[in-house]
Amino acid sequence: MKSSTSLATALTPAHLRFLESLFPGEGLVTDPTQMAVYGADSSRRSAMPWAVVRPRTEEQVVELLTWAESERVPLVPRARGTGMSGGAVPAFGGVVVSSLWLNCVLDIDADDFCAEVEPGVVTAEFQALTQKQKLFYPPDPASLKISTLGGNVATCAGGMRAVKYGVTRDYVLGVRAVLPGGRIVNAGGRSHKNVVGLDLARLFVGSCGTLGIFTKLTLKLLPLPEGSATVLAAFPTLADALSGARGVFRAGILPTAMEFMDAKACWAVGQIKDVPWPKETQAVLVLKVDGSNASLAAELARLEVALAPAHPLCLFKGLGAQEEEPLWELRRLVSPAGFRLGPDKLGEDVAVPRGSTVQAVEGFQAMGAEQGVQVACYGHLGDGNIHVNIFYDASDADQRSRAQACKETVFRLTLSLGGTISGEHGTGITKGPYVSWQLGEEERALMAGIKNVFDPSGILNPGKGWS
Ligand code: 2HG
Ligand code: ZN
Repeated sequence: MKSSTSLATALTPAHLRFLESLFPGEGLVTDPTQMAVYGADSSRRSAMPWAVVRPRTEEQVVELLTWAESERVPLVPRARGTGMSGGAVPAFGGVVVSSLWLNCVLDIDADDFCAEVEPGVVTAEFQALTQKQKLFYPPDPASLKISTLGGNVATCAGGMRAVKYGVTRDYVLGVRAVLPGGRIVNAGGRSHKNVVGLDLARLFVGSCGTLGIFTKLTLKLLPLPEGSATVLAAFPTLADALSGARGVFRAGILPTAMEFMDAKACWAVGQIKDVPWPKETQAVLVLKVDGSNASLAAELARLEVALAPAHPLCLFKGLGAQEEEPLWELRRLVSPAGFRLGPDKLGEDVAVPRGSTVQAVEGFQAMGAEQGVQVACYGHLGDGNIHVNIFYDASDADQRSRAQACKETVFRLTLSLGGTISGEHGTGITKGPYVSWQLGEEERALMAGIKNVFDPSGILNPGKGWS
């Protein structure tokens, strides 16, 4: 594989002339103020792109990748920048390729139970369209109102419904992508089952723009459940909350969502919103079930019975979207409310085997106390996927290094429990340096070899790999 030292280090006047002719009018952005927006994402990291291009057609993408390969110009694919780990930040230079104008829903098919979309379609807008046909696209990253399907596929976005319905990977049937040199790959298709050849479509899922640029995605759909119901319960200890969650599984209930918030997360939400739980609350569970309207009241009652042995301090029920929404709002507020604990955060998304969640969360809380930084734990308990948000003041060098030390001990404990340093946000730049803590030499060499087949010159999203 050619090393990244053979890549261009800046755009020449001839490069800019090429981009101007391929992307006329507003298709090319070179104004620094506008470009700055395309150089940042939700990791709060940023870097200035060399230029930003906004293709409208696959033909433009093919020409761009043909040119970039021959000129060795790095390209950084990007959607709406909701990623939490800097995957779309051009930290190692290059031209940002925005998918925002490749945003057509091409087909939603209630017989095939699949849809074909361009990558720039906003996830929630797509879900609303599928619902009109009583179809369901389950992946629901917290950012779904502003994130795109292409970004979700590039990061294998998770979300709250993963415990029952799986993650983005489970809904990708096909990927059409353009590779360096302008080669077009059509991987997978509209069949829900397909075992011919290696699963190239899913190889693109979570590849963080390092293998190709998507031009079309074929997504699997399900029949839309008739309705849903929610329970929010508060507990006197974290262990009680987690034993309540175990009780739900043991009762044979597979909830659509099983979320938790620890004491610090609950405190932070209480700073910006009236909360229904009592002061002594140490943890909250929020659970959703879905199904037929006729069965939901009974499902709520089953949940209440399953949680009872864990002695909830209080329990609130919501039947149907209108009653459920205020309960879910409390969970969604944790991420923004967390900043009441400190002006800066290291936001981690580790995942551990489900049976290790108590040990993991108690360990993370203890690590925060040891380092003297505020640690709030919350998230997708049903998957063992825990958001460990470490809050600190970045203007204080001592706090910065303590927060960093805390992050590293969180990773060490996670790995010692057989977990992963990223369950849903990807490694990007914030976790890139820790990949070798988790992946062995053999696995990294295989990944580097695969990358080399797709992108032999290393022009796609340099610095964001796993080798
Ligand atoms: C969530 O589950 C998101 O709310 C965001 O994944 C987590 O802000 C975070 O760290
Ligand atoms: Zn999450």
